[in-house]
Amino acid sequence: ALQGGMLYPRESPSRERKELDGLWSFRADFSDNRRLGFEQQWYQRPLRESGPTLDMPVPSSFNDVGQDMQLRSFIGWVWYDREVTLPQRWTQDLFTRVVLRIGSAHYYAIVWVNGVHVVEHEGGHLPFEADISKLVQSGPLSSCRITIAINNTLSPNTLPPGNIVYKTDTSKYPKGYFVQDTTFDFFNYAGLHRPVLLYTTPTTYIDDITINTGVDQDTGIVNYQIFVQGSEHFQLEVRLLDEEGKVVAEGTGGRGQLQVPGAHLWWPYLMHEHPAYLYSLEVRLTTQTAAGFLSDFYTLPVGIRTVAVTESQFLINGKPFYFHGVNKHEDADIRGKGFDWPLLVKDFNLLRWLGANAFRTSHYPYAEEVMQLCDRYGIVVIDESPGVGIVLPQSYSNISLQHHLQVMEELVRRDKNHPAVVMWSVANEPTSFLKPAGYYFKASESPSCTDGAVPSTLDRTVIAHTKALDPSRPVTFVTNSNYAADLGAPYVDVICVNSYYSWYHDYGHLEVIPLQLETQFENWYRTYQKPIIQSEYGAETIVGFHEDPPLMFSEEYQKSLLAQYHLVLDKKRKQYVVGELIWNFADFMTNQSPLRAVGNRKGIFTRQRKPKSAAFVLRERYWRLANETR
Ligand code: BDP
Repeated sequence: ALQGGMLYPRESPSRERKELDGLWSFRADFSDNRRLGFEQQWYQRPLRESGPTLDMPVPSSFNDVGQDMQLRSFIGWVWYDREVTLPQRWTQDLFTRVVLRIGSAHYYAIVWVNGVHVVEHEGGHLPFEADISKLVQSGPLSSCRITIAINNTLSPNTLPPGNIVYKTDTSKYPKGYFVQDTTFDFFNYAGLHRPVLLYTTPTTYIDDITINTGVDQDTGIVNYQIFVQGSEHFQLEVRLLDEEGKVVAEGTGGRGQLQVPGAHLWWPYLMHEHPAYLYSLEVRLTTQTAAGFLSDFYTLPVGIRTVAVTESQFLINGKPFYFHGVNKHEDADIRGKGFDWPLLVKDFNLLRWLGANAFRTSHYPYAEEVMQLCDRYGIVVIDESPGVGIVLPQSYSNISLQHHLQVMEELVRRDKNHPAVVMWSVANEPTSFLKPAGYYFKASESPSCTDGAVPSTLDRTVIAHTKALDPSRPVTFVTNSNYAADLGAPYVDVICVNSYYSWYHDYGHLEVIPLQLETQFENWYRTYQKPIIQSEYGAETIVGFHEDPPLMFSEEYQKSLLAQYHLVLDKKRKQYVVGELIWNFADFMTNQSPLRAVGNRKGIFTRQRKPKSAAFVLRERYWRLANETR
């Protein structure tokens, strides 16, 4: 189990933050074994003293900012460093705790401060931290040097998995030649993808908060649990404020229930005139130290809502919800997977223009800033783990499983308090028909779980573990297996199916879609009696290609394919289909292959977020669906 919480660093009267975004020194280790940096201990001195360095923007992927093909496709260790000047009150006050937080480093990261190893982390899409107080408070220095080494290599046991393939035929490849193979369809961008920052808390501090909300008639219920580190003796006070700043409920202690009569519920946007209502949970911690009283303050946005699943419906606040939205990627020109504020706001404006009420974080957790905006805008999220491309039998090994369990812990810990998150997706298109998949995904193994007891770690497999971590949300994975052969589907709460009729099969034959899609839905529903989401469908479309009659890759083909799907969706959504998510929101970069013309072109927007014709078709449809269900 994980140690401690991962609250988003927010400023408060007791907490400061210092962003470390901007230019860092950067060096890719091109030595044969990629270990020169470790042999020469590049973390001991400023990186620029090790040899030639580049200026590297943070946050950004390193791949596309330069003109060097070797760097674009680099595999191995890259090194980042920079100096930071700290305010005196951070380095002199021994009741101040200084934390270094890295929003995301893809894939494996090792961090040093002033040459001292402080933390390592595996996994490119979730934050990690190190308490560096001792290091910055131990001498007269008012500055420190942060060094981060990052390795982007993917193996059968990483998430997502990959494989390093050595090419040994010396008549074709130079000695020692290798490539990185992957089994997923997006470019393996790497680097410091999200904000890096320092923040402070008092030495006794609010470490984590878990809230769970409910509704009883018109009373909103907020169950809270607060975890404190640094002292056993403290007092906690909590207040819940509405959007006007009025206190609507108060409590004390580390655990309790707040009741809000006449509560404003958090509704998805388009479902209510005042959607996305957020209360503020103000937590105040007080403790006594040798220096007197010390307080820590943290304010958490709280949306009061419920989520439930029946045999044929997905309910939010007891009302049937139909997902009409998109699958996204964190992907754009130049920055790759680097977080970018203008891009974030543009994408949300496009989602609203479309009338999309939901998206799936295909195929990995997105930046926390994205999740916060979903809470505020009322966009519903299916929160997906980086479990994409679990295809090879080796990727079902025990090492893989243990890592997947840990990733689910980190994901739930980070995102558990977001009202926008209504379901966890543990994987995308695994080979769930393979024998080991049944055990890997399983909902629960031991008989001890039948009475609701939490299974022991040994018994836990991915879905059981996720449900134990968060009993309040449904769990799914996204499948493209045959309904009769899928060994994971019995354990999900909602069936999410991807299909590409008239694209990867029956090329050009749009007329087969209605029959094939209808059969798909009927087979799944008859077998499992669970609500179904069409979690992907789409067609590769090069913007500006026009053909009538429609031909593959033209804008007209994408539009017509969508229309065929919509015929069936309109029939089935009155029964048990509870959502449709187009593949994809925007064109995105992939590995090079003869199947991809500079990336995947199934976007309804280009990579630069310009609409293709299909975007207007979806816009009309989504607004119509919204008006019908309002
Ligand atoms: C699906 C995958 C997605 C791909 C898409 C495609 O889930 O990652 O990009 O197909 O082929 O199978 O466009």
